[in-house]
Amino acid sequence: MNQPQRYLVTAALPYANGPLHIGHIGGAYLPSDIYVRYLKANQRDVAFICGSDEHGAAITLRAKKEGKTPREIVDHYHLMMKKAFEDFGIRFDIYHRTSSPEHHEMSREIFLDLLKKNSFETETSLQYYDEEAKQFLADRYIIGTCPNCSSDRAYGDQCENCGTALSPLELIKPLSTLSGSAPVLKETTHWYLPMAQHETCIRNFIENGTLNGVQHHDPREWKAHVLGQCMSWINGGLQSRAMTRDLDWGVPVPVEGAEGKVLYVWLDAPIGYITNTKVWADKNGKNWEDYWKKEDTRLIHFIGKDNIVFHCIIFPIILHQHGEFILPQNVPANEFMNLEGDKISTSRNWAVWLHEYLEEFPGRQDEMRYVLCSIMPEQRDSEFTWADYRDRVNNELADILGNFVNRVFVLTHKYYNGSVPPVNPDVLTEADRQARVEGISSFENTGKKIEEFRFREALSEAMNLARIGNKYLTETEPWKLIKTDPERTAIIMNYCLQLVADLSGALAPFLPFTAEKIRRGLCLEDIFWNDAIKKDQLPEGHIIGQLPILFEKISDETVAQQMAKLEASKAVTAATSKEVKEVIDFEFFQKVDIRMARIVEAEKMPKTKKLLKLKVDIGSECRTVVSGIAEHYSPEEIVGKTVLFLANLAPREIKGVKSEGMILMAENATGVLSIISPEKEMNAGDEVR
Ligand code: B3M
Ligand code: ZN
Repeated sequence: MNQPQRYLVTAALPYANGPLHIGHIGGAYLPSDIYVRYLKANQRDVAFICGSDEHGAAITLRAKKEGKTPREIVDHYHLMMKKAFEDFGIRFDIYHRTSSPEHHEMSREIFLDLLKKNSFETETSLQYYDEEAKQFLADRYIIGTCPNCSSDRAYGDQCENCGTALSPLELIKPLSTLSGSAPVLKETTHWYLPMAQHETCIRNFIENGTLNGVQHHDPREWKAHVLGQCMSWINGGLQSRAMTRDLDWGVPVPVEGAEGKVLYVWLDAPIGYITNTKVWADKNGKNWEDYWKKEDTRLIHFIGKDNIVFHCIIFPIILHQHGEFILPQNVPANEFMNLEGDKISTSRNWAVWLHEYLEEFPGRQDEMRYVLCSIMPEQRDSEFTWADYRDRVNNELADILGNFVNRVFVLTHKYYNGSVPPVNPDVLTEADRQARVEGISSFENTGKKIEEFRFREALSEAMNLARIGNKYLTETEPWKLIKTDPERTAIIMNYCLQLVADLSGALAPFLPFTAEKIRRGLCLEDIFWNDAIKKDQLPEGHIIGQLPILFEKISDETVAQQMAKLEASKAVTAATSKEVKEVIDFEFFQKVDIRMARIVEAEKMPKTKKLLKLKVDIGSECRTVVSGIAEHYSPEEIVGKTVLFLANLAPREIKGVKSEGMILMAENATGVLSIISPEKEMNAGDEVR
């Protein structure tokens, strides 16, 4: 294949329903950013496209949970993600959004075009409808009993207990999460993509890399797990998929009589790549069609593995049906990154959130970029731990990279007043030549590996420049040689300076902030990748400046703090998922006398920290009770409050006082107690049932 004229690089559009975490970054955004920075350092024409995915049930569900409108949700998270990306140094050419008018227009146009080409089939089927909420229910809005494992919390699309993919019709005893009522089946019409019709075409595309009988890409360049997942979909038989939904949030279906229907979010979201390219091109004097419609453009989608089928099968079918668009050259999807032995989960708050990292570790983007790239889940799932983060920062960034660069700056200032010393070719030794040759070869390999989407190896090649430099310094010991052999010392220091300059180039895609600090320190302008490889970047006599501290070590205390933070979120999750106690029958419950009571007197129990002695009016009489709430309420603030009271608890003696009954309190995961008061005016003695 010829060298492409331009690149179109996309990173999955994240749902605007929650903040970004390190799993997102290591999965799609860091690799794409490294790739694009490398391409740009090579003067290639690149458009790097991303934006928020703002439609679909993922958004409406979140809105419902937070008691907000979908618009409020996407506005909030769009800005939050955009800022976090920028602050972390993920440099998209555009970060737009799918709720924008431009996107609605682009989606409408493409849908209508496909409609004209008869790419869809309409089909009427029975779907669940909530008569109270007066709307059809998206799969995620229906819960019921799983036919596979009998969990009673299975969703209409999947049971999260056993992992089985479900359709809403398979659920036993389905319930609407909107109203809690049992939904009814009602007829509805949708537009389907008859995927089976495209099976041969898509099979050739994936298996052989051919399109319309012509070689399009080399499938051996695709990752094995990506091909594997695609082939298992294709071999499993491609099913028609509805491209529209009954929902009131999304791109309205632009057809008469389709009121209340929107485009399926997985139809409109990838079209977002096209919209966003157009918005970027219009603003920058470019033609978006060059990027989407010319065969000499290379389209690369960076995604996580849960998005493979959409990017390798469904969207390519859409693009191909449309007819004018190019198809992806590669989809280097990553697998998942776990965290401290567990799956990263937004709902369980088991994550390292990017915006929190940026706040808690200011100026330390490159430390996280380095660690995430080192453990990127390229071929299989991987795991982030804070101890590993500390070790990599301390032993690799500080001890190898920081140490080498710093030593070279210090020695250059000490021996040569910051001026790059000369190289006398007549006294070069084999060790000098070897250090130089190995350095250049690692620099070249860094680029090769990036082009092969092997980012872990690429980073390790770049770091080799520092390893080579450290070894060279240790073996030649210029601090001893300076007295006996100034000519060789000059060579060693010159070569080390060239290594530092090359390091700043090779590391720039991965650690852009650090690379910039080194280049500034060297007083070097940016130069292009290949030019840097071809020549010595620092001419003799060039004066270097000062180097700021590159990396500070991560303390054990920092690791402990982060672990404590994760543990705390586990405690909260434990509370929210607390198992219900064993079942009791109604007769049993009726024996329990819970009623409203008013606290009329309160005093601290002498010689105790936790206990208050209370007098409470329970309607029929006054009772004395001892309550363990002194650390949460003072006697003054509690007098006069109406509370829940368990009246027929057997009396107990506590610290010599007979306690007759119990005030009922709520307690959260961290042990905070709260009185439970009635929402309306109630009288002492009113029954609770
Ligand atoms: N928003 C899914 C995700 O965040 C989806 C990606 C869209 S890419 C067009 O996993
Ligand atoms: Zn199940």
